[in-house]
Amino acid sequence: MSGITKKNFKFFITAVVVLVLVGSGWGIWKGSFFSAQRADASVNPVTPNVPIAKYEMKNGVKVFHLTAEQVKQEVSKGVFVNAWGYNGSTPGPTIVVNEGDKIQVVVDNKLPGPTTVHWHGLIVPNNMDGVPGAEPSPVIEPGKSFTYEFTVKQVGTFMYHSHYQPSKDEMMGLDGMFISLPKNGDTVNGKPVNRDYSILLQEWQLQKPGSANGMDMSQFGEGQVPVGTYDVNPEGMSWNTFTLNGKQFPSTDPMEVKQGDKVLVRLANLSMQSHPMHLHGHNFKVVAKDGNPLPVSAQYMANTINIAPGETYDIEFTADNPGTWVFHCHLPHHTAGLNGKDGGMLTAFHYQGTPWPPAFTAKTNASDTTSNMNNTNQSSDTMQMSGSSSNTMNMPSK
Ligand SMILES: [Cu+2]
Repeated sequence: MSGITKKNFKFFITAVVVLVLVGSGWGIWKGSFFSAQRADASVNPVTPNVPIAKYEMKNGVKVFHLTAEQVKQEVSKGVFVNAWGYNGSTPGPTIVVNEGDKIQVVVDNKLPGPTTVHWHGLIVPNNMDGVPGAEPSPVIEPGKSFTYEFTVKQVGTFMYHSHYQPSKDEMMGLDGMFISLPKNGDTVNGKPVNRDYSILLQEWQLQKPGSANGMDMSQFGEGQVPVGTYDVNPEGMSWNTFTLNGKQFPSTDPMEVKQGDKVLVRLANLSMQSHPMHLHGHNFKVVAKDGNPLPVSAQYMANTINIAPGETYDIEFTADNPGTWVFHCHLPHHTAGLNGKDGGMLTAFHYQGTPWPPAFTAKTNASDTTSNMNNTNQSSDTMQMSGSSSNTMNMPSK
């Protein structure tokens, strides 16, 4: 008491008032800053280069349609593959549902042989599992149709693929992604994400038409298949073409992010080999495996994750390093392209408002159409950058 003069006390009060005012101003600014950055619970999952499957509601059931058929997939500019797929593309459209949904998937078989659909990782009734012979579930003969029906009780990243003669059907391209979102929106560890991207890894042995049967030796080095139209040798073990969502770089659509975004990436592998996917410029957190959220204590940081055949992983990172950053398989031959350029399993995250590197401006200048552009299931924003609704093909500004 004795040490505080009247003048000192006045100064002390003034200082407190100033601190309170500055503090609350900071709080308001900070609050608005964080609300501007707040994740959006209604974010829509995006599978770059692949449409999201449409559905109709019938008596409380979400009804999807998949047509298994021969497709002509353009894996990179001018390189066409006579593959098998669903609704005009391989992978087929990504099926997105909410936890608890009752769904039907009507599968029409327009392939030359029988097929089925297996719901990889999903717990479904035995007769809906798509494994004829070894399980009590039916074959879908050519020209016939079957309706799969089940309730999705799980949340996470799954896949679908034929389980009839898998060595042929899967390697011909009969696969796709299946995403089940939590009831309360798209979240990781209970917190909303801003972006939800999914990537399906595939590999192919392409051969000149008519030469596919019984010939295992690849006619081309890895990533060295020139412009043309090719058959797939599904039994071959000399893979020469490596795709993310059915595309080789630079035909892989880059994934748009904004600084501060929480970015969820779902990775799935239906090829014959493991692929160590490596992210530049960021570390990510591994948050789920095979559609099972990892407990927080088991989540871990990494910049490379090896994805074995049949596995799915969910990884999450914060977009805190503006620029364009590649994300690719780290087996060097799997990112090889013609003339020593990048190709294969390589894509990129691009921050809004940052310059586009030359590979992307070249992609935009050359129109890169795919045969599935005519597909009725194709979403209207196919040619747009992933996750973007405004900056379509005019995106790179030189
Ligand atoms: Cu690889």
